Formats: sequence, C-alpha cells, structure tokens
Amino acid sequence: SPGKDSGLQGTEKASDLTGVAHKKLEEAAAASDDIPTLAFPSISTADFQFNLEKASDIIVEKVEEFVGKIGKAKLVLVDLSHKSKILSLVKTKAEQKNIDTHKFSTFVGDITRLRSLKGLHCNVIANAANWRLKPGGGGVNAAIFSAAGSELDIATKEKADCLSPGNALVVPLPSSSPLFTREGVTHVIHVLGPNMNPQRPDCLKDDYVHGSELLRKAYTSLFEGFSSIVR
Ligand code: AR6
Repeated sequence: SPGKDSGLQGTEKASDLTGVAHKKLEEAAAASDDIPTLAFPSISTADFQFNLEKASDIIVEKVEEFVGKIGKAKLVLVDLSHKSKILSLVKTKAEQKNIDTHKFSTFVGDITRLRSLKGLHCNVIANAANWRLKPGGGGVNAAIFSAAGSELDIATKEKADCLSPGNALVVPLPSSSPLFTREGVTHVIHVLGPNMNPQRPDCLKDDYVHGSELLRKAYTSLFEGFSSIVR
C-alpha cells in the first residue's frame, strides 16, 4: 500500500540521515584537533653530529616500543626538507618493521609552523635543546624559542635551569604564547641528546656505546613525557 511504502521510505530516509549525520560527526572528529600528537625532531643528528644510521635505528626501535603504549595518540618525526636523510632512513626502517602508519609517520615541515602552514595539528612538540635550556644557538632550539616567545623561556626557567644528556623536560606552554595561539601547541618537551661534536659541551668523541645508550634514554624520556600529558 502507498501508506506502507511511504512509511518504509520514511524509515529509510531517517536511517540515511542518521548515517549521514554519523559520518559527518566522524569526519569532524577526525578533522578536529582531538587526537593527541607529538611532533619531534631527530635528536642530536645535526649540530650534535650523531651518526644517522645509528640514530635512525634507535628512533625506529623506540617508536616501535612506544606506539603500543600511548593509546590513540600519534608520533610524527619532522624535518625541514624533502631531502632529509634521517627522514628517509627512518621511513624505510619503520616500513620494514611494519609500524602502523596511522600511529607513526614522518613529515616534512617547520616544527613551529605545522598547523598554520601544513594543516597538521600537533598539540605537543619536542625540542632538541642545549644543556642550559637557553634560547638561540641555532637549529630547532632557536626556531622553537623564537616562535614561542618569551613565554617559553619563562615557563622553562620555572621548571629547571639545566638538563643532563639523555633527559627530557615537559613544559606546559602559557596560552599567551604565539605557538599556542597560532599552532595549538600546549606543551614543549625539551630533550637533551648526546653530543658528538667536539665544538660543543660534553662531547663523547666517538663513543657510540655511551652515545647510543644516551640517545635511547633521551627518546624514552621524551615518549614517557608525552604519555604523561596524554594520560
Ligand atoms: N623544524 C623541524 N626540524 C628542524 C628545524 C625546524 N624548524 N630546525 C632544525 N630541524 P639540531 P641537535 C632539524 O641541530 O643535533 C642547537 O643549537 C634538523 O634538520 O637542531 O640535537 C641546541 O641549542 C635535525 O634533523 O639539534 C643544541 O646546542 C634536527 O632538527 C644543539 O643544537 C636536530 O638538529 C642540539 O643539536
């Protein structure tokens, strides 16, 4: 009967709408910024001159260890250029180990401009710091302190005045920081990696036994720091 037909149609329409509404909600959730994400640079491999092959093994090993421990949160290794050797080494090794690409990926961009320039929201970023936790000095440290304004310097000083190699320091970013307002970054995690550069303090010369141990410890501290925020 027509009545029955229209009833059926009505039911179908209603369930369609529910489906559409549900899909929209899912899309909104995926597009919104609610999946906690850590963007981190490759610690110690530029100014601190740590061997790239060895560093890439350690990054993949530590990522593999932590992706299962951070719930739905994500990890993203960032570097400035498509030509980045460390990004391609890590990408290849992560693929070989079948690490879930939804949980871990590599990304080309300036870590201080990920949302505004690339549409990638990372609520936490890591910094390859110096032992004094001082702004400037070049590399990603100078970029992050400069982008975050004096707020980061002040918030960092409130937490600690130095860092020893292999350690990380979680610093909540004041909401007045430009990095918070523009990029949606709520925390910076400073990490001090091992130094193999004779021109910098605490050079390990070529001691890769100690150096690798410290780089592992640095990533463990970083990912544990991130977990403590996500929880
Ligand atoms: N966005 C993303 N990645 C970056 C950026 C950026 N804006 N800038 C550099 N990188 P480095 P280290 C990458 O030298 O070796 C500092 O002066 C870069 O290509 O910043 O741990 C500190 O004060 C590389 O892959 O850190 C320390 O004294 C990675 O970030 C010292 O350097 C790390 O390079 C630390 O040396």
